[in-house]
Amino acid sequence: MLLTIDYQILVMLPCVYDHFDPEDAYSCSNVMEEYQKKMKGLCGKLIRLLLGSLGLDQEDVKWLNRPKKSGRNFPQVLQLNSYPVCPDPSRAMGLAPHTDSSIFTVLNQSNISGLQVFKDGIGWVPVHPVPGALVVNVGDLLHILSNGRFKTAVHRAVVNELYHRISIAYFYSPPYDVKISPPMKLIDQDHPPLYRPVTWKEYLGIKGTHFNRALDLIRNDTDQAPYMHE
Ligand SMILES: O=C(O)CCC(=O)C(=O)O
Repeated sequence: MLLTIDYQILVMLPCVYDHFDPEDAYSCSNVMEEYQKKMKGLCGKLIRLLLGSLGLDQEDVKWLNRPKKSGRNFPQVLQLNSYPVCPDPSRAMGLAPHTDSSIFTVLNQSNISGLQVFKDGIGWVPVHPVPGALVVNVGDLLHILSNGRFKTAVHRAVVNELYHRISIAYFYSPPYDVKISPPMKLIDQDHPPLYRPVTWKEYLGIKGTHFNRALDLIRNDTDQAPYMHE
């Protein structure tokens, strides 16, 4: 089922609610709207903390100061994932390995394990839920913006044979039309920009076609990259 309510997208994969009453959609919509508002506030704080940890502030990332009323330019995506019980988890994948295209994603993974993150040299590591805690996954655009200081998280979701699992992902993203690139403070002779500037809109197109190769495709040849760019 796919419902689109303003800029919020609810995706239930697959829909296991065979007795779903359309009337429920209204109360569901209100809850989603409220959740989305809270997430927006949280992400506004988080991005400032993350930038602060890199020695940056909102003057270095101009789009953060854009007036809120720019509406559609500030896309918000809320995704609901549903993973039914699976009789043989070894033969099924909940969500295939991927990185998020967002700046970062705030994930509420309910109380059932299923999220796994890929660690170089180790392999897939479970991220067990901590009651009351949210998971923040670094996305591709933060990887680009931070010039690789924050690494995009390769992750996947697995299913299990006992419990139906639900997760809620809020993708925090920049306005569609803003070129994302590392601020000048993060660039010098020793740290040239690793990626060419890209808008989220453009990046989504590249990701749609090339999926997990998207970041590599916009990577600068660092031997030749000029270290100053607009
Ligand atoms: O369900 C999960 O734990 C992961 C969800 C996820 O990776 C996504 O929605 O992109």
